[in-house]
Amino acid sequence: MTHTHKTQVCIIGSGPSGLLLAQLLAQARIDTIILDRRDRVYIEGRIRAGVLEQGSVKALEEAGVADRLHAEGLVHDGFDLAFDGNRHRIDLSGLTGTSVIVYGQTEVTKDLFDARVAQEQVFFFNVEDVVPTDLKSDTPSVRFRQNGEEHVISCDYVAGCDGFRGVSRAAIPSDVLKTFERVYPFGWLGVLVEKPPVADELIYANNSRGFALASMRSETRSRHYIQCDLDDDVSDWPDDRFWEEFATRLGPDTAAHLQTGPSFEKSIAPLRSFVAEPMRYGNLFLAGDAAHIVPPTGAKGLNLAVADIRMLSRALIAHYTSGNDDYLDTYSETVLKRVWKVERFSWQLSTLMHQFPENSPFEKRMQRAEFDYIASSEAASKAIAENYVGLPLE
Ligand code: FAS
Ligand code: PHB
Repeated sequence: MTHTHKTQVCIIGSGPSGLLLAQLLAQARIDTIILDRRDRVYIEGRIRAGVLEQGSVKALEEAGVADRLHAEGLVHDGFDLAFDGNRHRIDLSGLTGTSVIVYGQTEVTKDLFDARVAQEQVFFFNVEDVVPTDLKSDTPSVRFRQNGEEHVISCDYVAGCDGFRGVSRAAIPSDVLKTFERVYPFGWLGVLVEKPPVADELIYANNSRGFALASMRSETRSRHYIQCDLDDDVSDWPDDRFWEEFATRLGPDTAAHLQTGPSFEKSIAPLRSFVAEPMRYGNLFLAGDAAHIVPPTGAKGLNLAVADIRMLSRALIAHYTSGNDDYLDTYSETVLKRVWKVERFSWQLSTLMHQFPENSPFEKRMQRAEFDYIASSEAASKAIAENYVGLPLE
């Protein structure tokens, strides 16, 4: 027996993209069903992004889930770039008139989950064998299994919000889909520690031994990263080794303010730049990591996902409330223009701030020259600042 369901928009994936889309559509009384192969506890436990652009804050305000963000988030008016111990502050508010808010993706996800549960909206967790079908027809559907039972959801549209390893992108025929990728020859080892941050603002450091990032989740909880080898395992990095390497890469003046302690989360993430085109196929729309990946250097992954959802929700709301399909028809072209500009910034900052094994002495000098140029030019610093606070939606 197959269980049948009907909704207007079927959302595959219950990460920030899927949850925010569901919430923005719910505000416009558009019905959705969300599927996820995991459950809420697992999804909330994933430690990921930490910095929100103003555009993301605006979207969360429109979704009615920004109260805790404003109560607990930390407003940051700048951040430091450091090169072999020399620090240069990028004055975000002075150069752009705006700032960013430090508020973990985990918290954003919790706020969005709470809102959907409060509205008693439909979730299917721990699903298997999700298959979007009839995407070129006016009656697409999504088949899946849950607890051994078959289900099918008929809908008007399918939102592929299922991340880099989801099934939505794979539903686009290979003769239609084009992908572009750059895999970086290193990863990021990240730790969470219940200790105050090194400084009031984030510090991105390029040291001859590798990249380091001093970030935070609150005034008592820090999130730190170091560039590591792709074949490293967290077991290669006991806390003592991590702290020693992290302090070395920050330099003695900055490390003098470092408070070390036992990490309670430690993980390694690979770095890649990736874009899939188009982001629409029939009545399937891709958003977030399902369509693109950026190296976390520019703090853009979550923010790019939110920007996609702001444009996809606008398009779906225009369709259902006024029968206007212009935004749906231009979604892929419009959103990809911004995706590629954000990919560029994330690639540029990653290229500047990391030690690349293949870099010649000339390329290493180019990195230092780029840093010295940024540190001495308001125009160059402003270019970094305007990308970091978030480019206009279109
Ligand atoms: P997500 O991957 O968050 O969510 C996709 C959801 O789809 C998941 O819940 C998954 O279970 C579900 N799913 C997958 N396949 C499915 C299927 N077949 N059926 C049903 N459900 C399925 N960004 C930053 O800005 N800063 C950072 O520091 C940062 N660090 C990161 C570290 C790591 C290890 C990773 C992986 C990403 C990091 N990111 C960072 C990027 C990250 O924040 C993403 O941009 C963000 O999670 C994107 O959200 P979604 O598009 O919702 O995708
Ligand atoms: C984080 O705090 O997790 C973080 C902040 C900025 C980045 C990447 C990660 O660029």
